[in-house]
Amino acid sequence: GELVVAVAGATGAVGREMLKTLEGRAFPATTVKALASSRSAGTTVPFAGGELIVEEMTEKSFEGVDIALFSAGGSTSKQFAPFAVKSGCVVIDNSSAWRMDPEVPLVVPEVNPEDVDWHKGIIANPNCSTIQMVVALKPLHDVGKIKRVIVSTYQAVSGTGQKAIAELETQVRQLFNSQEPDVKVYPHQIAFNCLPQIDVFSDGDYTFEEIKMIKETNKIMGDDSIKVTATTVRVPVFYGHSESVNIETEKKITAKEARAILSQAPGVVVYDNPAEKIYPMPLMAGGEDPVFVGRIREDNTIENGLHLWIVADNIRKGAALNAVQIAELLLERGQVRV
Ligand code: A2P
Ligand code: 11C
Repeated sequence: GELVVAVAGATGAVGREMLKTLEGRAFPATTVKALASSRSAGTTVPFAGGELIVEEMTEKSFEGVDIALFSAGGSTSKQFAPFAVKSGCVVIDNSSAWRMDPEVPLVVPEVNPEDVDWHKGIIANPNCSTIQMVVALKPLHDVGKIKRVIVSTYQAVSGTGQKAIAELETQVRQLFNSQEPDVKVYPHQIAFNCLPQIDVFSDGDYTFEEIKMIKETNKIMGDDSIKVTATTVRVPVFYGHSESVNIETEKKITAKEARAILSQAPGVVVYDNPAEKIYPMPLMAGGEDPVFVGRIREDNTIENGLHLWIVADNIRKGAALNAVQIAELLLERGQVRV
């Protein structure tokens, strides 16, 4: 029958990738609608070799829509998702608006696919830095039970959206021309710099990005006993988040075992050969689907410790691909429509 899909925020960095991903995976939609703000209504976005005309998102946009992929910011989600649900549409929301709501499943298909079954109309797509980490941690948790995680991130500017991609490019250009760089999107210059602040500061001087990584990991893994701490850093990279992850497990997992476990894990590619200088990097992960893991080694400062270096395309697995995989799960498990 008919399957109507809407992409809300279709002109944005993630929205464009959602359209590309629907096309690339041959998602069986009969109609795809592109929605954005009134600013871009009437413009076009590329889809399936042609173009879609962007429509302004209104409360009525979701009549007859089966699945809506939202990536238009938290306040837009809060405002419009309830209208979408009212018209029977399932919302897969990429913002942080609904993630910690106990009524809303937070899903990474490789980790907790069964959680889509209890949705009440909204399913949340986790934060990009959380997604790539849990894809790699879940198979190790299943074998050795993770007690504690210490993560430091190196996050690309595309995580902030189209404006930040432009800002890094502009600053680099300005600096090469001995001009004062424009600093608008971030609190400091991002070109040739590292900013140990992503999002706003909150409880205990953790940033909101750090708090997301902590809370979302527990919710997705369905295990509040895992202790997580994080430092999140913005780096002058366009695409691909990197993470240094240190874990402590209850049961010993050797580096060799970890490599074997991760080699079998869904969504993971082990890229780890120090002798050949092979390890994941954002430049190679950009435009790719998998979560790449390398630098796998034992941390001998504790009994059962491991180091991992985890890299993924934050716009693909970190956002658009994960959302489309959730839509595929809805079809597989017969959970479309509210
Ligand atoms: P628009 O292009 O019309 O502003 P990014 O994360 O790359 O900045 O993209 C944000 C996306 O969210 C864009 O597609 C943007 O549309 C969309 N958006 C922002 N505010 C609204 C709104 N109030 N209603 C609908 N879409 C919105
Ligand atoms: C970043 N992780 O890289 C953020 C972007 O909660 O979905 C995604 C924010 C979110 O800036």
